[in-house]
Amino acid sequence: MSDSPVSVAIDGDLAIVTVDNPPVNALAHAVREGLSEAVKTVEAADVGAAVLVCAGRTFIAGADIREFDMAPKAPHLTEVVGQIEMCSKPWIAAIHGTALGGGLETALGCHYRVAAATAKMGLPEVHLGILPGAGGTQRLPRIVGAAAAVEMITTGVPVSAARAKEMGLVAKVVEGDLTEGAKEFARSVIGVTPPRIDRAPAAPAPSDAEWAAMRAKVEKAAKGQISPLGCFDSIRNAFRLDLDAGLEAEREGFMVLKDSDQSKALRHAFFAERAVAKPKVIAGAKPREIARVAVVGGGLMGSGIATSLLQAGLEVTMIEMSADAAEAGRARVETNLDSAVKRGRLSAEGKAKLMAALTPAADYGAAAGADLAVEAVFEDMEVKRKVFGALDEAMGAEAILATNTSYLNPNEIAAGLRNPARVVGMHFFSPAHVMRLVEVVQAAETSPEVLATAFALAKKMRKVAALSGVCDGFIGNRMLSAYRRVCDYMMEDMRAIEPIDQAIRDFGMPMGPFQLMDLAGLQIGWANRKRLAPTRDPKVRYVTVADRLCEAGRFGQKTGAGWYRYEKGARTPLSDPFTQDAIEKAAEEAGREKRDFDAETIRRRAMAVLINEGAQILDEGIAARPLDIDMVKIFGYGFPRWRGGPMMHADITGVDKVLADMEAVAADDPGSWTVSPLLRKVAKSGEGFAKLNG
Ligand code: 3H9
Repeated sequence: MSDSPVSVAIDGDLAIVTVDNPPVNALAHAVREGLSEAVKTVEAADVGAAVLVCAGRTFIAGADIREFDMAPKAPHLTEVVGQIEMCSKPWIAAIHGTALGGGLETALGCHYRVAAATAKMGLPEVHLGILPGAGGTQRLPRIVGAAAAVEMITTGVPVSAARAKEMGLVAKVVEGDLTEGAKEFARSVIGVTPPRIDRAPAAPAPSDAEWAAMRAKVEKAAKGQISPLGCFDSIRNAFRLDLDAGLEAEREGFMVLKDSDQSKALRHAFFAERAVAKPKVIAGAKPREIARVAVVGGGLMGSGIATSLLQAGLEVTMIEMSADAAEAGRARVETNLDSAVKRGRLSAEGKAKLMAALTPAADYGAAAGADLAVEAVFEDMEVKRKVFGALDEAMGAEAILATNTSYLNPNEIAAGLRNPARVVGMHFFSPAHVMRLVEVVQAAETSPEVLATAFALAKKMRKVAALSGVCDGFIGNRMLSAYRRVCDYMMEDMRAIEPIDQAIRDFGMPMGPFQLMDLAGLQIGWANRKRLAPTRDPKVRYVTVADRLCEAGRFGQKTGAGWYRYEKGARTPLSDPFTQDAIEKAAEEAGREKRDFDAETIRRRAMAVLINEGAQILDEGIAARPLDIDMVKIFGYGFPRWRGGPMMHADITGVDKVLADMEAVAADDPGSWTVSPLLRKVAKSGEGFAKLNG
């Protein structure tokens, strides 16, 4: 028996070509080889048509991304697709699950496509920093036209079977058994000359003005990522070049993008997004079933968490201090769900069902019988301890108790409770029904089973969970504090905030640090600084500007002024002489000489500090792997995915260069920074942080 992942079975007048390469039938070398052989078998066999089907949960999900770092090995996918297309007998792709990337390109080489009603089809290569390199940018526009191809390829968003039928991408949507439906279709085209895609340039071509408008839209959405424009330019070639020349140009474009730093970073993000959900400590631990959750606190955070839990299909009891407060929490959840209905993501009926699964309550007794409780109350140790004490009494000794604290020590929160092994941190990000990150915080006694349950719950909520140990701010906010501190130093030295915000935005972050503080509100930071004031190291430079703003009641956008000022109801940051004055005064009192940093230096210094703190966090075991840090920053803080996260960014930049920048930062303010020994070690090794991902 052959051990090829591709087999051919003769079924009367049809050849059934089956790809079986778990888990997602990726087009590894053996699959390409098997398909190439299959074309020869079909040609030689006494059959009238071939049906291409896939075993398992999905049609071919694309090229094998793990092979991208290896030397390309023939047969290349473009050749295999060409062989299928040139076969003298019609090929019918029978699509179930997802036909993605090279998988859809293979299907485009087939002469007909039929799909299960639940199937999806897409060319998501753009998210890996590449373009479809096996004919996708040349064949798809010839079938669906310029606008639809630009939309599908530059956004990477797959289309449903029904939409694919409308676009002419599939010939038939099969409601019942897909293989049977595909076979029936295949028998109906036996003897028909296989229809091949037109070799001439695609037509009709959009006008120059239409191309320009499409390009501008793609460029705006790309936010610094290069692959969307690479995809766009390749699609445009389809309307200028004949198929063979277009395919050649596409291949060249693919190779250039594949070798780019951005593609490297995006591929890292793809695998890291999956690996982050599998930290070593939960290997082998069985998550518990969670059906009912008590959420304590119905404010912005609590109602966001409750919304997300309801959307994951759980029953939620929301506990507040009074019936009125509980009702206000319920109303916030309803507003969140209404907005999902408005966006077409939820039906009115669906909303009613979710609301029926929510029970507002004003006493802790209502938590009895819940499998897990999440507290999202005021960030104060005494308050949190009281809540946990009440939950401890109301709930079974096994029920999991999760704290959503963003800074406080979960060990202190857990102290004195029955069974502290069931206490875990689940740090959500605001707004919790939108933001994907959850830091799962392992307290001193948290059991692996409880951690595994928190990870499983996060997955059910479609969130990205990352494991963090206990420290002030956990992974994300601790790194944010260090980054803000260096931005504060530069701000005081430069006597300006705008160039810093601009430089950081140009790096690809959605917002600069000062803009972000205005959006999030300055109160929490202020409360934290006051909390930490008694233990503050006097050798560490302290910038007083934020305190001056808070003392003047400037807490950010919500109060109409913070670092910037805002016109009533508007979100556009406007520069404000008050802030300028506060900076000048602070700098003068601190005796700082005025300095200038160019945009490049601002970025490098900010990144060096972020990476240095990341290295420190790794060294202390707060994060187990660099990839955990990368995922925290991408999913919780808007770090550009195409830069791979800070630790990957360090590898791409060169860890030695990052170290040199960090040393320069540290030298400017002696006593204020510790250059991480791990950063030095990794820089010296020349192997990069990726090596530590295991
Ligand atoms: C391409 O096709 C280029 C061509 O245009 C040109 C070539 C010349 N390769 O996501 P899951 C692994 S680029 C290798 O958890 P799900 C994944 O890492 C490709 N491995 O399952 C995971 O491994 P592990 C364009 C892959 O059911 C396991 O499979 N295609 C690949 O939630 C299960 O994956 C894409 O970008 C791959 N292509 O989702 C599609 N795909 O168990 C990428 C997955 O060790 N894939 N793995 O963690 C997906 O979007 C999802 O995997 C899919 C299934 C929706 C298919």
